[in-house]
Amino acid sequence: MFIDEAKVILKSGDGGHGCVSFRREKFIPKGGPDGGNGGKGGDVVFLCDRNQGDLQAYRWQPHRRAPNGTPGMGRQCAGPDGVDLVLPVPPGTQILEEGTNRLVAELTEHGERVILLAGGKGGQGNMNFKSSVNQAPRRTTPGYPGEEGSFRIVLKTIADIGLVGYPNAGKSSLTNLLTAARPKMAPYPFTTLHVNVGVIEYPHVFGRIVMADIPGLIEGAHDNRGLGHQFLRHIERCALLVFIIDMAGSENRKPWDDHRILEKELRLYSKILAAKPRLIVANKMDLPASAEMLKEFKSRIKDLVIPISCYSHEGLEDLRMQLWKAVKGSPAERPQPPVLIEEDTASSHLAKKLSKAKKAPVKAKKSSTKKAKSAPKTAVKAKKKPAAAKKKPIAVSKKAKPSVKARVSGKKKAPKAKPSVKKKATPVKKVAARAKSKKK
Ligand SMILES: Nc1nc2c(ncn2[C@@H]2O[C@H](COP(=O)(O)OP(=O)(O)OP(=O)(O)O)[C@@H](O)[C@H]2O)c(=O)[nH]1
Ligand SMILES: [Mg+2]
Repeated sequence: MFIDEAKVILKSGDGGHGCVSFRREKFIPKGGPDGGNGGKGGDVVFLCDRNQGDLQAYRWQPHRRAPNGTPGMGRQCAGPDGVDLVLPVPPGTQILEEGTNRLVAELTEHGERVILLAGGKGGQGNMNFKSSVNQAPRRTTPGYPGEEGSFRIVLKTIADIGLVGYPNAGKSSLTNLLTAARPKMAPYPFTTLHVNVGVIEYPHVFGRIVMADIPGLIEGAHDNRGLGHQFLRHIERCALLVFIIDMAGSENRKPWDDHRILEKELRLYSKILAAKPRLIVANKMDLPASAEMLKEFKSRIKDLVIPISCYSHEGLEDLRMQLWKAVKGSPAERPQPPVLIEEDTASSHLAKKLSKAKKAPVKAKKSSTKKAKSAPKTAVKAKKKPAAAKKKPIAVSKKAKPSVKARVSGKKKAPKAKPSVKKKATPVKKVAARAKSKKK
């Protein structure tokens, strides 16, 4: 069984405790403290290994734990570190945090190592605490605990080309012919139940292209019909999608309907797949009805269509070359990503209109403020006047019922103003009266 998703509960090793020990030897009665440090706990390490096919091992054994560090020992001996727990995974594995689904690590290159959970540090033995004032310390520190967590590991196959098509279209037959992979092929739907990866060799240019054959896709796969569309994650990283269309039109289906449904299912799965460049391969050209269908198909679909037959091997060499150009060729040779079809454009236009409508009042407000700022001074004055008029009654009401601030400020200011006038007036009157009395 091919397993491409698993939940794991991991824990790194705890650090070993520090040791309390004193040197005891013949003729050395008080040899001093010699308790060693504890060893470090083992790390949990993910290793990218191309020899791993899937994540089956983790499905059946999800609890993994790295060994603890050994406690310190006498004679200044440190405890050995815990051995790292190395978990091999195939290239293209993603490690996600359980619950939050946050991507923690991704392993794509063979030999890549990721320390997911670090082991706890070892504690210190009593030999570290000796000093001139404490020559026989009994103090140690405990080892630090290791880290733990639950994660979801997901495999997304790394391939250059992803084969997409209805069941029985001939995807596995093509993989068998072009690569050394040997996926099962049979005249019944859903023969392929998991992804098969093969390599197309190009000895004249010393090149290779990795191709992924996935299970067939049918209408309603997004609603879990057939095998659902979970396996589409394996072609998410492909540079090119190759649509294998059965040109003979089996089960009364028309090739153009198959093409339309495949496009729709890809769009419903993700935008990433909908935007990938693609090549259309018309298979089963050896069957009598195919030639007529191909004509009609070409008139309806403008993209490049490569006719082949896995039965008579017709067009296979041409396809090999086209695949090389499409994946490794110059940018001019590579197919362009698809232009959004009507539904998409219509929906995107609608979405744009809706977003504009939502933004419109905000913009109007902004523009009005801008206009007010940029308007001539007269306009500003005209606007200010009513504001001032409005302010007056507020000021009156404030006097009538002064706010806390007004009360504080009013009380302080009003008494100050009145006495200042009186103080100035009284001295003049007094001087005049004095002068009059002096004259008398
Ligand atoms: N006549 C004819 N038969 C073909 C051709 N290619 C494939 N077949 C047959 O079609 C049937 C289905 O082929 P597969 O390669 O298993 O199809 P598939 O797309 O992998 O199907 P699933 O794995 O079910 O998705 C087999 O019996 C093949 O022999 C072809 O070019 N001509
Ligand atoms: Mg197959």
